[in-house]
Amino acid sequence: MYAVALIPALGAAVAMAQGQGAGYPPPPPMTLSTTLSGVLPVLPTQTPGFSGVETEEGAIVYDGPANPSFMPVNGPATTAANLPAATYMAMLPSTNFDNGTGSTIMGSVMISSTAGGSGVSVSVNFTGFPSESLYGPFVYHIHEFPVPANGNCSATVGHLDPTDRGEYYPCNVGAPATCQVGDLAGKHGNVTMPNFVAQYTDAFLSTDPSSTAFFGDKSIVIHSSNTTRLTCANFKMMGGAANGTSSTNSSSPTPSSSVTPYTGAGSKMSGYGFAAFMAATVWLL
Ligand SMILES: [Cu+2]
Repeated sequence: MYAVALIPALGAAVAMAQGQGAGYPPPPPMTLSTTLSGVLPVLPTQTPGFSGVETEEGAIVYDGPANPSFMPVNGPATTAANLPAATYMAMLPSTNFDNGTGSTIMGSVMISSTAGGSGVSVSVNFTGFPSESLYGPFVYHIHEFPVPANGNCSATVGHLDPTDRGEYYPCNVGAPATCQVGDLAGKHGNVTMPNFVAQYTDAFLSTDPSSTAFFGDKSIVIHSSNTTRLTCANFKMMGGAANGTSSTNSSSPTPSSSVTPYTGAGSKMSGYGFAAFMAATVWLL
C-alpha cells in the first residue's frame, strides 16, 4: 500500500462511511498522499455494493485478489464487432510528465482493426522503464480524456470505463469482459521489463467512433506502482478510415463526452467546494 493519511479524523470518517462489504473481503479504507501528482478528491461509496474507496482517477486502490463475482454496473463489456478498419497510434513524448524516477519512458501503443472484424490488435513497444523493484509493477491504461497541449497527464482523468466498473477490485483476467475496457495492463499484463514489447488482441475496444468503447480520441497513461502518472500520449489516427481512404488526424483529440475535463487538482478542488472537500476522503492520481 502506498498510503499516507491526510488527517486522522478524515480517515475515521471514511471508515464509517464505507460500512461493511457483502460476500467478499472489502477493500480497506485508505487515503493517498497529496504530494503526488494529479491529486483530486473523490467521494467514496458511489457505486452500490462497493464498500471501498472509489476513485475515478485511474488507481486500483485495493491490492487484494480479484473478486470473481464482481460485475460492472452496466454489465460485462460487449465484444466489439463489425468494426471499421482503422489504425491509431499513441506516441509517448520525449519528456515524461513525472521524471521522479530519473528514467525517461519512450515508445508507443498502436491499435488497429480490420474492416468488418471484431476486436482490435494491440502492439505495445515501450523502452526506458525505471527499476521495477523500486517503482514497479508498471501499469498502463486508456484514459477517458485526451492529454491537453500542456502535457498534463492528470487531465486525462480516469479510465475508459463504459461499463461503469470502477476502480476497486483488480481486473479478473479470467473474465476480461468484467474489467474496465481501458485497463489494458489489467487484462493483458503489466509492464515487466525496462524494454517491453507485447502484442495481443483486445475484444472490447472499438474503432467505431459511435461506440462507447471507442478509444481513438483518448489517451494512454503509464503509471508507477503507487499510481503516479509517469507519462501519457494521445491516440491519433494513422490511416485506414472506414471509407478505405487514408486519413490523418492532425488536430488535437477532443473529449467524447460533455464532461468538462479539469486542468489540474486546484481547479477541480474549487469546483467541489469546502463541504465536498470535507466529505471527500481520498486524493488520488
Ligand atoms: Cu491509468
